[in-house]
Amino acid sequence: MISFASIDRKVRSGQRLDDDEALFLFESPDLLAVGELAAFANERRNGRKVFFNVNRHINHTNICVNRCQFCAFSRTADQPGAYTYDLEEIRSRTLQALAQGATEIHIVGGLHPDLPFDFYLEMLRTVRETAPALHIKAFTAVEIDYLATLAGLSLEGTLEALKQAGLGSLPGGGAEILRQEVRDRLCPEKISGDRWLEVMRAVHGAGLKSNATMLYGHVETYADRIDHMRRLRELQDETGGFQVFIPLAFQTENNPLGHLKNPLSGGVDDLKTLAVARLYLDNFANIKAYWVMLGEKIAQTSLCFGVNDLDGTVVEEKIGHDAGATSPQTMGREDIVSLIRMAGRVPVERDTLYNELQTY
Ligand code: V47
Ligand code: SF4
Repeated sequence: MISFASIDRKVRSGQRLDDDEALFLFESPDLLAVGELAAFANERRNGRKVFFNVNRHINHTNICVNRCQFCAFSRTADQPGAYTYDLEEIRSRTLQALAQGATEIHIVGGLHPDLPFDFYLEMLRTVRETAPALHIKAFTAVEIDYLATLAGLSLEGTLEALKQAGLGSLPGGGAEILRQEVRDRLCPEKISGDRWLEVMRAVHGAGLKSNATMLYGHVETYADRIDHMRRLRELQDETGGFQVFIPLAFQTENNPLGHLKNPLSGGVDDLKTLAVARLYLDNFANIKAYWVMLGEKIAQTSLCFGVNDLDGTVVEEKIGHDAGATSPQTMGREDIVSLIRMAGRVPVERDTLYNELQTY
């Protein structure tokens, strides 16, 4: 019989939770008990430190051949608001990032029907030549799969070419909910969950680290979320290549799925999802609260619920804001530091690969 006491004993003695136990936690009405246990697991691993980084997002194009049902960002080339940056625009955003003291550029975009593989190599080289010290975290597993087709290369060959041009690591997007039945409703044109994992296995095999996300709060069930996390935990056992898990709270504006907002959604569910992730994903060092989707208040509160990473300064965010996110476009270093301090934690600026740069 599963009880909170039996789960508590397992966590405190370092044993792995199974799927039924994760479901018990999701269904528990006692948010504070789940959060306290997640905070314990986090502090055992990470102490009172909370990471953030100084970064800048660049979304090089919103033109995309896919029409994921939750996406308010993608356009066809002839739709109003469609754009593609040229290399000069990439360069000027890179220079802005440097001026802001960034250590990372985060580049993701749509699956553009016409840009050649060389454009992506040139984009990476442009950033590297403009700012050799900046780490380039770029392209979701979905984009890597698409680029491999464009390039006519294997995944390994594609990753090697991107690495040579300056790619440093991968963000965690495109995972959505890995279970195919949910994907069929969310994003039928997107690569399968199995393919997403296969690309990530190749990424880790190529010596690159990556992140992993989960888009929640739409049509999925708790069981779907647990299935998603189980597959990530299994791949992490195999490769150790994931740096952080990032649940992404679904934003409901300007997309066809908005009216299907999950009745579970809300602050309690946000905090519980982060806490269960901390407890279930025992082989992930870091759990990130992405403040852009959560809002600063829930993101800050989550630091008492097992979270140890707040992402970064971001600067120009389109994917969440096009879908109605009400958070600001950026948070300054001082704002993030003060938000972490007010939660009784120690702010630590990190680089993309989680090396500690400065403690505040
Ligand atoms: O893959 C799209 C999601 C992702 C919506 O790795 C939406 O450090 C909520 O992956 N509501 C891209 N989410 C963003 C992403 C990310 C962000 C920050 C940090 C990192 C990291 C990765 O955004 C997409 C998709 O899952 N998304 N539409 C929406 N309406
Ligand atoms: Fe395209 Fe990505 Fe939006 Fe899907 S989520 S439509 S792949 S930009």
